[in-house]
Amino acid sequence: MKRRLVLKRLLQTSGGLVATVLPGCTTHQHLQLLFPVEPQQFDKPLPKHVITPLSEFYVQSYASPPTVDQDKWQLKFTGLVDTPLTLTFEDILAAPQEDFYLTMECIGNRTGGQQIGNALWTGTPVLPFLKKIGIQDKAVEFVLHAADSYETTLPITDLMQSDVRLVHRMNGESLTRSHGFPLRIIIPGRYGQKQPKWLTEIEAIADPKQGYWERQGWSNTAKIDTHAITQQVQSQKVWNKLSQVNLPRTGKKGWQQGVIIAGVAIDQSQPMEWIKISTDNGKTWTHAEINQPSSPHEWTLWRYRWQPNQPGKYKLLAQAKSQRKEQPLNDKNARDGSAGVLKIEVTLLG
Ligand SMILES: Nc1nc2c(c(=O)[nH]1)N[C@H]1C(S)=C(S)[C@@H](COP(=O)(O)O)O[C@H]1N2
Ligand SMILES: [Mo]
Repeated sequence: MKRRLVLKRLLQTSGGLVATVLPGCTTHQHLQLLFPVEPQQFDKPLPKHVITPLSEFYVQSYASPPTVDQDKWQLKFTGLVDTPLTLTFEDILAAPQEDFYLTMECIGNRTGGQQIGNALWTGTPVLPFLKKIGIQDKAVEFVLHAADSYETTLPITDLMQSDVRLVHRMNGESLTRSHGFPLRIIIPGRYGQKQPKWLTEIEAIADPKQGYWERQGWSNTAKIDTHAITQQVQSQKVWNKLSQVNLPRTGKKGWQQGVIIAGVAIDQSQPMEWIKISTDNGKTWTHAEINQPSSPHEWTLWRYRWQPNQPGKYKLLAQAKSQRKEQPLNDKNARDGSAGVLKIEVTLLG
């Protein structure tokens, strides 16, 4: 209750999604590390997938989550279509099912913020249904409507892709109420605002329209920009607002035996070419080790073992290059996405 009031107030004063609008219920201790810190573990290859447990997966909803009865739920295809169609949840389950890894991030996520997560989703492609109903030539966009009255729009061709899916499972479980039970749509390559939860209607329209967040100035294309995010320095998660990390010299997590820096990187459509790390505020750079995710829509994992030899203050930066674009170092966290470069201040204690 209280959190919603705070959230509402923040939304009112800022007029949109802001970095300070965070779930607030997750704390450092509950968050899993991407990688173990023990040096023995570091010789093992990078994992192919790290998924975010449901207990840690961010929730971003503009209102309180609606309660939807799966047995009564329907998905309607309406507007400029030749044959309107209504699907039940049984119809969804009767269609071919696909599992896929995909990273979801909020466009308002501050670099280093926790409004990003990777999950294994299950659902059925929407394309066969769209082909079946026949989209009329006059139609330019689809409006995606949801049970909480949220709406967002996409050009016709962007929805008519084979990897756009009607999704009902997340990490092998039915969607939770807060993540959109019983069904949401996922459009790969876009920030979270283009992935309506509690989906109820897909409407073809003749004139372009903007959705809820888009009307408030957030990008209408909402394509994920190339960016790297440092998530872990030694055994510490870098969620903290000031991005400051203090490390002792000795002990299991001490800096003397090496410091593990690890994170993720993502782009709207292309694989990563490299991730570079600087520990001296951008003067010199070294390549981090990266993994090969299942698709460009799943985050690329990277890690780097830094061997400092002096105590003091250091500034850590991570930069990504996808096959599409090099992340600019001066990028800001703006209303077209969270591609800013995070500077982490690391203090190595003497
Ligand atoms: N119906 C509905 N869908 C929605 C939203 C919403 O408020 N209502 N928020 C969107 C935003 S801004 C984001 S970032 C993602 C977050 O998905 P999650 O809460 O499952 O992490 O859902 C999107 N889908
Ligand atoms: Mo979002």
